[in-house]
Amino acid sequence: MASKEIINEPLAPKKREKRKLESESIVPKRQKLESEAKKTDRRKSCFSLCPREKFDREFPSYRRPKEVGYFSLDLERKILYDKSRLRYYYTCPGRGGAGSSDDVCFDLRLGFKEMIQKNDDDKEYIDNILRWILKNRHVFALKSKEATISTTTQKEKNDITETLINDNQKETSTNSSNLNTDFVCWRGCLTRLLCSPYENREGWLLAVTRFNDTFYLCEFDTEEKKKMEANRTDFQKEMCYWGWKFEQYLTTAKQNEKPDTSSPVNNCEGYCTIIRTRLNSHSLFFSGEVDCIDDKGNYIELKTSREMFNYNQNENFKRFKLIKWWCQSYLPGVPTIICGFRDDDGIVRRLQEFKTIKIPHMVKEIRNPWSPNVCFNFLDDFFSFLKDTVKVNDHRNVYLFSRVSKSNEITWQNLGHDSEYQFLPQWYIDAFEK
Ligand code: 0WD
Ligand code: CA
Repeated sequence: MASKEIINEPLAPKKREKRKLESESIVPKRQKLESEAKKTDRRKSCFSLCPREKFDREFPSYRRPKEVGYFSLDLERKILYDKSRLRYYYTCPGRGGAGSSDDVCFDLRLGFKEMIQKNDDDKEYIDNILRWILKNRHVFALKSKEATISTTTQKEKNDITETLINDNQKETSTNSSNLNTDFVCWRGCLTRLLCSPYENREGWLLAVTRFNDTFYLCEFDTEEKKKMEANRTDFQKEMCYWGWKFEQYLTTAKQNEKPDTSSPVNNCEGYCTIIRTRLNSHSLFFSGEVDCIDDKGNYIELKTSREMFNYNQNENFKRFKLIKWWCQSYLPGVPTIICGFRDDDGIVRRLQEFKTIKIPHMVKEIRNPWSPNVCFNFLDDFFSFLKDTVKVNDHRNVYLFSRVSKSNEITWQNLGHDSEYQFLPQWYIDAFEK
């Protein structure tokens, strides 16, 4: 079925006028190109998530994620090319070294009214990742020898990417405008995709632009999500706060300090890691927010969840929460997740440590468990589908991929130039055209 017709809602986000590049003189040529592109596009089918068994193959090759950088965000959400907002995990002396404990008492409701809230109307797109790329172009250069190899086996490809140069090899790099990378996005976007074979309650919208043969991915809120956000009750807002407050009880700004739980909580500051890796033939470059680091230098992801009292609650936790947690932390190679189990009054009384690599084994106890193989093979196939579908190599062109809730089809349309989903900023493009 032609996918163009399936998307029946315009789902338009706020206009981003400053991103637009209206140049009247090229309009007729542009329209011709677009109509050609659409003709070609209509021949392509949509991507089906069913049957799930088609993704149930051996786990694909996913190269050990390599951290190639980091950045921080300050209270004004300004990017800083440092680790200043990286926080340290605090182990209370009484709790010993492990993350699990039955005798904590964190009141997550404290300070809700004082919270310094990030302005969610300021959409950040993938701008901070792009800023980091421009500052660190050398990370993407291949040594000239490797750049010339064209036909390779999977093993060789992995080895080649491994030789992408690092800081102390800068001088041997080629200064090409090509990033030698297939996909650039937020980690959250990859988590969303990985969970898609098992999650049909929430739809998603993904804008894709191919520029210099790199595919840039940016998620947009669906109309459904916007409605839900707008209708959130005060209590739902407070429950979101609980997650931020929990982080304050367990982390410190400096090592060997005690947590400061009396200052206002904010969700503006943050620390993000930058990761390079490869999924089969697809090279990936993504960034993800990291909650804190332990005294051995390992990242830790912090979560809260409602305390469970019966088998059904435990099964739901494994089926719906652990899949997200595993995907999110496995992608960048974060080894540990620490969960604070809370009651309905926002009191955490129990901490439990989860080792990311053990999660898939833990969930095998439930009937019809989710499978990491399905998640990763789906992502691998979907990336191949993107490469086959997104043919127009142009920074102004956006393809919109959409998964409507409860549907098992991923549909798409080529929006052409200057759509409201255009997300690559001009300053980024200009930097490559110099
Ligand atoms: O504007 C956009 N299009 C997006 C911006 C889309 C996705 C993310 N972002 C920004 C976030 O504001 C944040 O700075 O990217 C950063 C996080 O990226 P990510 O690591 O790829 O996001 P994800 O893995 O979905 O979430 C990691 C953490 C969350 O922790 P939990 O434990 O809830 O998974 O990032 C935070 C949150 O702490 N986070 C956000 N915080 C405020 N507003 C948001 C958000 N919209 N999204 C994630
Ligand atoms: Ca977290």
